[in-house]
Amino acid sequence: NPDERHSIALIGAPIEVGTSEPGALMGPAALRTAGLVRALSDLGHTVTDRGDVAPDGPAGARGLEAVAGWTRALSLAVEEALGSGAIPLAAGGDHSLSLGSIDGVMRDCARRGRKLFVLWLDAHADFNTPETSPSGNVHGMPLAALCGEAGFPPLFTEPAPPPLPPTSVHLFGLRSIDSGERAIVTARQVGVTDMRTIDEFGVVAPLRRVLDRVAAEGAHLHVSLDIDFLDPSIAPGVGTTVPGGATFREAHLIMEMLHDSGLVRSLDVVELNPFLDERGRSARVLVELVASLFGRRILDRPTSPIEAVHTE
Ligand code: 6HN
Ligand code: MN
Ligand code: MN
Ligand code: MN
Repeated sequence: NPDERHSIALIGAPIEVGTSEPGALMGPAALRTAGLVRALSDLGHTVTDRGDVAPDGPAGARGLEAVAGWTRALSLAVEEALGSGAIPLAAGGDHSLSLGSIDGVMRDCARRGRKLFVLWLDAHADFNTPETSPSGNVHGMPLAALCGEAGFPPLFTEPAPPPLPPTSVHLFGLRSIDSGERAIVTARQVGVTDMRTIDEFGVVAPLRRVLDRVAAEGAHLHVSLDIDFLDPSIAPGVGTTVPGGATFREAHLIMEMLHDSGLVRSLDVVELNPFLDERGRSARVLVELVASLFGRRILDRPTSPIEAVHTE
């Protein structure tokens, strides 16, 4: 039942060690300032703000070592939230935080004997390894590490769960990919709906296929929303803008479809960089989208099936 009221655990992950552009550590604070908790509780959900996680690791660590400290801390918080029956909402912070949130989700799924499916709404593939990465920035690598590509130091809590099957990942909105990660994405048969596909077919048909599969498999659906999925004209507050992104209407419709599917069990909202934003616009857009994912709608009923619409 998509209209079920949920318990939502907001977990701030003010991490920016995965990127070279400072400012993402202010992301969780900006999402709170933009009214995230209020927007979700107004929909009837019980929202608990669990504050920000702190990295578990040596102070002053950099690169992958620093990210590992965040991964452990966030994984525990997310696993704990799922164990209590809540939907964890990890608010970032750069995209390396998904190493931690998805590690926590994988642990919960392993315990419950449940499959996991990851929908990655992003301009980028985030499938670089330390070897293929042109920038060395860990936020461009989380999916490669989660899917068990070689070349990473130990990042996850022990004992590490088996890696995420790449065929259980779907990249949606892709429009910037490095040549090394393109080879990996192709070889591993990662699901992709790139921007060209969206231009040709819209968002509904490709997303419907993904959701039908998740429903048929009875899988846990984890959504990772990178703000650069959106066009920079509506969401400028991000360090890695790529032109040609999703419009507000496309993104909004995706959120409504995700809500109506009733399948989303965990969520990341990442890469908001308030230092690059314009008067809080990007933070507000994200809050609006997250509210739609959790059931905000125009009328107090689901959208009518086409046959039932009156045309007088
Ligand atoms: N993100 N592919 C580029 C890199 O540096 O690896 C960009 C990564 C962007 C990461 O947006 O989460
Ligand atoms: Mn990303
Ligand atoms: Mn991105
Ligand atoms: Mn809409």
